[in-house]
Parts: sequence; C-alpha cells; structure tokens
Amino acid sequence: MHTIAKKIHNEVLKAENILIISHKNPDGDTLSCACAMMQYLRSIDKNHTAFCATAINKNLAFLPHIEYFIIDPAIFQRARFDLIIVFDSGDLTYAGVAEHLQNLPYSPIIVNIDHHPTNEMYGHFNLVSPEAASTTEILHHFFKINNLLIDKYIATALLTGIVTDTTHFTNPSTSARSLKIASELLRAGANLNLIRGWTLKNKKLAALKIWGKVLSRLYKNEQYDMAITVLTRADMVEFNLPDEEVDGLSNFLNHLTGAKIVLLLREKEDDTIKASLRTTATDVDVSKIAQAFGGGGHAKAAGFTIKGRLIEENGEWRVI
Ligand SMILES: [Mn+2]
Repeated sequence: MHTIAKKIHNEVLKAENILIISHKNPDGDTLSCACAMMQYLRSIDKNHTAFCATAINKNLAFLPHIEYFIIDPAIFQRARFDLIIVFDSGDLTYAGVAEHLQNLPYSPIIVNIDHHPTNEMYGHFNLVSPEAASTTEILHHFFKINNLLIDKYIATALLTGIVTDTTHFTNPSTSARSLKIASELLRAGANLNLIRGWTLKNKKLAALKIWGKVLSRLYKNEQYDMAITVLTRADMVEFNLPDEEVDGLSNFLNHLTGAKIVLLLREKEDDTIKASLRTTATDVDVSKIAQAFGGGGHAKAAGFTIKGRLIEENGEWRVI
C-alpha cells in the first residue's frame, strides 16, 4: 500500500490535467474523496476536473468545491486528461464511465482508489483495501504517506466519507482504525457539527411521508429470512421529490430486527430497478447475492440493478 500510494502521488505531480471521477448515483464517500482531492490539487495549482455521470446530491452541498463537478460527458471529448482517478468504485460500469473511457482516442493512466471487496483492479495503479470502512480512509492514508497537509477542508471531507459509510459509526465496518482516523481528522480541524447537521438533519416532510409509505409496505419472506419493501416511480411523482431525498432509507431499514436481510427495491426513471441489500447478521454476505445479479458491494451493504418494473400482487411485489 505504501509504495502504491507514493507512486500514485508521483503520477499526480507529473500529470498535466487530471480527471477525478465519483461514481454515478454518488454517495457521501465518493463525493468526499473527490472534494478532498480537489482541495489538494488546488493547493498545488494542478489542472483538474471532477466528473460524475449522474446529478450531484444536494444533501452534501457543504463539501469543498462540490459546485465544480461536471456531469456533462462531453468533457471527455472537450479536454484531454493524462491521469484519471476513480474513487469508491469496484468497476468502471459502477463508476458510470466504462464507455466514456473505452471511446477515448488516447490511453490515460488510470488510478483506482477503493474499498469494495469486489474491486476488479481495473487501474494501472490500484490502491484498494477492503478492510477500510470508507474510501476516504484510504485517501487519508495517501495524504499521510506522502506527507501532504491535511487542512480543515480536507479533514472535513475525509471525515464525511467515514461518517456516511459507517452510518455515523454504527455499522459493523466501523473499526478501531476508522475511529482513530476520525479522531486525527477532528484534531486537524474537521467540522463534525457541520457534517452531522448536513447528514442527519436533512429530511423534508414529503421525504418522511414517502418513508412512511415504504415502511408500511414491509413484508417478510420467511424462506430467505428477508424483509422486503419497494419504492415506486409513482411514489416519487406523487410527492414530487428528487431521488436523493430518499437516500438513507435502506440504512434505516437495517435497524429492523426479526429478519436477517433487508431488501429495498427502487424503481428508477429508466425502467430499471435498483436493489439495495443490507444485513447486520455476521453469517450473511449480501455482496454474494448482489454479485449473482450482476452487482457488487460489501458483505453488509450491497446492491444491483435489473431491468423491469414493479407490480403488486396480494401484498407482495414482483418484478416484470
Ligand atoms: Mn464507500
């Protein structure tokens, strides 16, 4: 890990124009990585652009430089990047850039910084550690090994990734190391109050009403010891809410006892269904289930996407 982190830093120093990528449908971890990196690249006057294939979550608007994210893929034609850093993505399809990178008429160096155990090691440099609770933990290691200054903006961003990926230090990926890094980041000036405010006190009335609807649909599949519920497009239209307003629902469902696995099926606009799997059981690895459906993730939190729509039949939901 040490040598790879140093080699990556050398590539950063050599590069003329860097593209930072946060995965599509971005979460707090991938955005925090990109924002911490933007703060560093600005401090050394390095040309860079941050790209995400889908809209940026407004729930994290406090992250430094998040307003500079570009979501228009025309950037791949318009500019030439010699170094591409992908954060928090097990593969390039999950990142939302597989096609864009395939179609490039040149071959940039690709850096893969991630903590998904299903990571495909697609980079020329892979800084991957499945033991890390968040990718920002790994990026923290990158900053430390290379003796880079962790200012209060970088510290706040790195801590945000840990807070969101550990669900506020409550899920099983929370480790002695995550807590130690969190404490170092607080000492470096990270603003935990700010993070708490933006990540916990952010629910709109309409969002909680949708949560209510989704919670009322919960049922249990005894055979798989699985609690299942769904969120339909019609719900989102009825309450006129952007997708990001229901983020956090699957983590909340994971508070449930009496079922080993929780499955949330969510209809997306493009006739696909996004499945989120959660478990707190020590003997269940939901990433295996996700992989069987072409997805991936972590042992305790994973997901996949399938084509189809949801229909209700006698209180149970089916995919058609
Ligand atoms: Mn992550």
